[in-house]
Amino acid sequence: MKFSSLYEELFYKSLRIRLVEEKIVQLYPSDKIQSPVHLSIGQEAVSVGICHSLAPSDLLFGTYRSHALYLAKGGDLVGMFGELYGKTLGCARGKAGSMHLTAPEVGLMGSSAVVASTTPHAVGAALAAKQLGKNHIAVSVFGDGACEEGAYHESLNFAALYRLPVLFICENNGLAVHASLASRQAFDILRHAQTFNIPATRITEGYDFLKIHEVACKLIEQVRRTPGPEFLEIKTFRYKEHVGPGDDFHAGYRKLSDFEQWKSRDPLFTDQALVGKFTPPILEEINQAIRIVENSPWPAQEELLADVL
Ligand SMILES: Cc1ncc(C[n+]2csc(CCOP(=O)(O)OP(=O)(O)O)c2C)c(N)n1
Ligand SMILES: [Mg+2]
Repeated sequence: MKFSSLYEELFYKSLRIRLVEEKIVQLYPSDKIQSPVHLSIGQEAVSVGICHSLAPSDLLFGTYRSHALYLAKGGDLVGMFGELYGKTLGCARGKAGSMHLTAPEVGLMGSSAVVASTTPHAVGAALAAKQLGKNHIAVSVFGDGACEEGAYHESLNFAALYRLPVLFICENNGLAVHASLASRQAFDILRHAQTFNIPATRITEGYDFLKIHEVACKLIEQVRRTPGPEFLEIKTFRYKEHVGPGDDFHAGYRKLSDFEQWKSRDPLFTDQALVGKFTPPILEEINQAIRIVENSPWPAQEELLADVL
């Protein structure tokens, strides 16, 4: 695919993620997908802006809400659908499911259902890179809920103390399940990071992939050169329910008007000309991946414990 500008390229990558997840929404009631799904619809620009700024050798660690991160870092689409279906050609041979996507061949080293559990892994990878004199950096992407976990505080402290090449990215959608940030946190995420002497930047326009890319490029360059940690908080908006394919504005814990306002600034809604141009080739790719997965075998029974014990 040829693009006439960086805007077009990042738009395409964001739309591809959204259409993959909208396909998951369509498929979900059929029970073909064997895994709970935490959708990133509304939050795609965060993963796209960051991953487009990283070198292929940079190591990335995510959460259970990592379809977008996996695809933006270059994870294979068949490997992702295969994993959701529980098939052998899944990226973890169908054993891990949606919440534990990995693509080590392109630097996505892990994602996990346990909140904040991959942040210490990123710090460990950064320590190894520093000790081995490597030029790659580690990136930890986590939600606002992770900032309440002990492992998160330990990770920031350790990375700051040992001046490790790690970029912490808080994908702040203002929610942990149904609980708002204001009802959970007595501190400000950005100022809290700064108390560890970690330089911290905030982006409030989490739908703006160009802005996220521009800021991420600067911070990544800084981490690579110094080295030492940097912190980036990006405000974003989750369109779907916490887990599953549905909408949940009827549940009463957030306002439909906030969603409408966010949507009015989301390029994947506002730029319908590009949506029209890019949707057909993306849908062709998605449908082809699903055909391959649906015609592929289930794991054999003997495989049950392979790579587990
Ligand atoms: C250690 C731990 N505690 C609690 C949970 C239950 N839990 C699952 S998702 C979630 C909310 C996390 O919110 P956030 O980190 O903001 O991520 P988001 O879902 O908004 O992307 C919680 C508390 C868990 N999975 N792991
Ligand atoms: Mg959150």
